[in-house]
Amino acid sequence: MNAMNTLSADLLRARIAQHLTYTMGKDKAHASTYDWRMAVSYTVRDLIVDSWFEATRKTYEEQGKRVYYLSMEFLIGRILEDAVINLGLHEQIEEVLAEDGMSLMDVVENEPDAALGNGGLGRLAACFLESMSTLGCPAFGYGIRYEHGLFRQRFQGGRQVETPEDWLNQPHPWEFERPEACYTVPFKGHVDTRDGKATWHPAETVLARAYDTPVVGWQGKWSNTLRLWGAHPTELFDLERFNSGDHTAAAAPEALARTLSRVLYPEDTTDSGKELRLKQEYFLTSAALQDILRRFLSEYDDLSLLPQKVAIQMNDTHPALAGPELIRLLVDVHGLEWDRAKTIAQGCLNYTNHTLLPEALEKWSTWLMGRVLPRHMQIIERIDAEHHAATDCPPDLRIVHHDQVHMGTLAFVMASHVNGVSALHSDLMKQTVFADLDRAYPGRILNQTNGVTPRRWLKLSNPALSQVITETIGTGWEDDLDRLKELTEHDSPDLRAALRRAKRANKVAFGNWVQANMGLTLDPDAMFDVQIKRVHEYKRQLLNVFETIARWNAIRKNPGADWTPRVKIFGGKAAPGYFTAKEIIRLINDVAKVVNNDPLTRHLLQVVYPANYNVSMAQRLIPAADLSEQISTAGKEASGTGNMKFTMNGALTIGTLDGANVEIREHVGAENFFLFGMTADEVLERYRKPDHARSAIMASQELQDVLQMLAEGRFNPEEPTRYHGLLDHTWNHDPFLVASDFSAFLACQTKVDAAYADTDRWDGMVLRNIAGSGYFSSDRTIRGYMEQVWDAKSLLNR
Ligand code: KOT
Repeated sequence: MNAMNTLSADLLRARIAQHLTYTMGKDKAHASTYDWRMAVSYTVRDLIVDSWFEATRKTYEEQGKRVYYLSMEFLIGRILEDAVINLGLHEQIEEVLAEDGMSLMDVVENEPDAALGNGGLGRLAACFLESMSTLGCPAFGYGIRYEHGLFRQRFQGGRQVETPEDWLNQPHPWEFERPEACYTVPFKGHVDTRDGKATWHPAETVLARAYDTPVVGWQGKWSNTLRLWGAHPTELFDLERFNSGDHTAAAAPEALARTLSRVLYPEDTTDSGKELRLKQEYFLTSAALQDILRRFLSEYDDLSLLPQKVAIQMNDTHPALAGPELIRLLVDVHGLEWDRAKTIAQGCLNYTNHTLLPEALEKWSTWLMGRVLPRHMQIIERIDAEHHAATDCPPDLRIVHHDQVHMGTLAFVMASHVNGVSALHSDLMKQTVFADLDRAYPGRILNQTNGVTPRRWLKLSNPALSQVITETIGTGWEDDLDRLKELTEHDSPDLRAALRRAKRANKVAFGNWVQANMGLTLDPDAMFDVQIKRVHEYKRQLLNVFETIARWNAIRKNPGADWTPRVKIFGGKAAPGYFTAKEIIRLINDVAKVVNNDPLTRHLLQVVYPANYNVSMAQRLIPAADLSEQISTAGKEASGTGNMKFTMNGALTIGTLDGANVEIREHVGAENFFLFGMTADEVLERYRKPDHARSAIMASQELQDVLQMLAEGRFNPEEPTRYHGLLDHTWNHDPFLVASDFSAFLACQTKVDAAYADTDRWDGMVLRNIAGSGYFSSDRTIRGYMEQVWDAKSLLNR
């Protein structure tokens, strides 16, 4: 029993009323949902602050190692609901609000998502923060306080249209501004070297100001800090210019500084190479490292101790300037010798790689790097020279070659540990992109398979299933997810029926939401077949929509056959500049329009694509899914984390042997997973065939029919040539082997239909998926990092 559970409804009632009156300045008669949300948020936040102070005090006392997670993205989602669940206050607050005719659900849904991330990488960082708090690992997350998070998506004539996201438009009740935690971040200018000592004379400076959000763990036993940096001008205002009437120029320094934390770059797994992005990466990294050193020096005076007291995780290469920046601070500011500084930096730093896609491996031109960060360019050159001398590596293994700085190599060379995010991905790192570096630095690469927090992704998002689990195996699974295995010992017709009822309730709830938001009526007994993720060619939404068209054709040919009714659900955004991904979105919407209006088939097949997929939509959708589509080209998806959330929520997976799918299949049992498609090795083999697409298309009548319909404009008669580009791409390039895996996918989907029709068999498979999902708790992942990467200890119960 946690302390919060004993909090009386009386106390909560009083505190909420207090905040409503004195913080919001409203009486109950005039309070809006927003006012209530703020009052409840402040009340809950107050309850976290004590454990937050306590955690800070304990960390200082124990002098333990601190973990710093540096990430350009934290895709947090809503904060209030998570805090309420972790503090165990759900029922009490619901009760208190009901007395005034308010619903906790409405209050919670009033909060905008904190969308400071694009997808998997940012959401992983958010799950990790929550798990580090749950485990009592003393940690800080460092990121940027973007004024505008990931863009909002609308569909206009089926096309994606982006509008700015505006979460800070309203006051944000979860953060504490820290005007005293403020650092100067320098840019540009030149470097003077005298007597071997370099002095950087920056031409521009920006202030990084800290905004702290407490992150509370399960049962409120520990809280860590997410510290986000906002950019502010070093000189506020040019008064002379203002007085002379040049108002725009007077505000220029302010405008310039603020652009740094203005918007999140919307590219996911693509590299944009823009100067502003490089500046953002340095802004985060420099502010974080100055803060880390300040905190360290407030407790210790010997910088050699740094690796014993500090572990820094670089979330992909975006903060990879941490290597040169730490060396710069140690040498230029604190006067250490180069060798000592470099050894200390390497002792602290670690690097997680999240993709092997060549277009996503960050590179910066030496020209840009030299101009924006002249001192760092010198430091990088020296690290590179020493790396070259020590390993005798060929030129393409150098950090700097072809006038580019290769951030992956830089991060690798400067890290103690480098990790991939699933077993397959880590193996592929060793075999492909990092093969030579692995030989040069043996043992440096290891694996830490991703995970997701079961508090948000099961307890909070799926109360119906959570209740069944608790009734079956008791409480305590929330922070010991392996206990889900016990479900198999209780397998019975009753348990299967209970799981089925919970799923159906979630499907009805999602159906109601679709009805209200899109005007479509869904059949809750149809199979809900879901693919939600960023739209990217390698994730192969195209394969899924081709299968949808083939299914429609097959049903129309034989409408009286024993079809398993399906609702095909898609969700996801495309990077604004990613043309092919946007075409795929438009195609799905065009297909939906035609298929959903076909009276012959609409009771058997519907296509739904709600706009603006985000964390909150995932929380509604995943609990309602029967089938999880994890169909990337083998070898391309580093891990996936959505795949884990679906499994935990009792959806079965149709998937390739890619990323963490491989491990999911092992944990739930091969017989409970719908596997199809080429393996990563077969994919490489297939690429060697120049006519791989054409020959696969010629081998499948169903695929030819699909492509023929697109050629004729069957889904877009108003502009029949709309998809000719996409068709040409498929026939002649097909870079992610959609055609080559098409027949296997179709055949596997037929097996899925048959399994769904056999209710008892399906329910048994569902049970085994939930029971086998315990491994995919991010608590397990964080324990792995603590033991094998950070050498950090939990401070809970000490
Ligand atoms: C984005 C830009 C550059 C480099 C990597 C990325 C990236 C990778 N963004 N998201 N990812 C995903 O990270 C997840 C968490 O590890 C993985 O599960 C997923 O497979 C990656 O695609």
